[in-house]
Amino acid sequence: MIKYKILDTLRQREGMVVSGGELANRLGVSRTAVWKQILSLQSEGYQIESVPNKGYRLQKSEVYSAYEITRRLNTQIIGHPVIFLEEVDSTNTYAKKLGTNGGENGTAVVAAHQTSGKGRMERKFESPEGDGVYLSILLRPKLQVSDINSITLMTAVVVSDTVEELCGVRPSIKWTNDVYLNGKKLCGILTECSIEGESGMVEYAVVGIGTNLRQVSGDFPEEIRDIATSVFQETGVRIDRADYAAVLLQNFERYFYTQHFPQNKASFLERYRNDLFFLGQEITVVGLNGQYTAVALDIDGEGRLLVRTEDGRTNALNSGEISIRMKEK
Ligand code: BT5
Repeated sequence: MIKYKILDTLRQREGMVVSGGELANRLGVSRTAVWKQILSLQSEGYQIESVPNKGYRLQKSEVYSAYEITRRLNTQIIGHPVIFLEEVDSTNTYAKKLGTNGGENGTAVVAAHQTSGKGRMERKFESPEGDGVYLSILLRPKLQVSDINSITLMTAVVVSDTVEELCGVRPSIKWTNDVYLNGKKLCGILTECSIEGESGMVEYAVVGIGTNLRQVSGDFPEEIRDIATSVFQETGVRIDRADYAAVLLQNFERYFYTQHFPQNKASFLERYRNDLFFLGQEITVVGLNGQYTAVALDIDGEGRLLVRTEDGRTNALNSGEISIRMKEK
């Protein structure tokens, strides 16, 4: 697209003036056509200054869009395509509709803002504009439904790798689907799927990942202020959202395709285990039929959490049925 060729040229000489005539000659279009494309780029958020009688100058601009994510991507499947929405109810809901309507394997749905971001069991995931990355990946894998839980575990490792790569600090994982920094929640993962009735095979899966990148405490609603945090709040590093989305998609592809999920289960579970932050500690297991105290021992080869109850039994917990609370000290 001519527009992005103009942008590339300006970017190569960021902060310098490039004449309209040069841009027009390079691309074989009129100066008026260049000017129209510049207006369009400005409306996308690029800070391009028009310098009278000289040309155009691009200043450093942080634009969050399908183009900005895609141009950073070096993947074969994941993120092809990226669908970018300024606002949506939930990227998972949107991706599930794509799943039902023939959407492509690997499609990433990214939103700047979700009005009804979802957590597990109808819980809400706060998704304010400007500070977080909310994205869902549509997959059409040849998997049994029993493998779905492992995709969530794998994704937690993907998130940890991504945060570490971009800010140098490795987060911890709270079994099963939460990523934490300094004891507060940074990211939640929600995997949903549609099952083919007869075979029990997955028809499609949607992996939703919501990460707080740059919020400060006052940006979170009162109810979660004490439990939620962001990369910026904990490390002082301000990550560009397009950088984060692209690295996340890239790391997802590495674990899911390059390393062949689910055959690589043992290796990512090893990383997952190393990142878990409450092994050996006393926790409260909250289930549908009440709650009990136990010690978290380990996770098994299926990613189930093994706990020892007060009467000495070992229970293997599946994610769907329970949640975990750290014991108050
Ligand atoms: C999750 O559920 O944490 C899964 C969140 C998945 C969100 C992504 S965003 C893209 C995609 N589209 C969606 O609609 N969803 C996915 P759960 O483990 O059930 O945790 C929910 C709980 O986390 C809430 O009850 C709050 O206590 C807390 N919470 C809500 N918003 C939060 C936030 N922004 N940061 C940290 N904690 C939050």
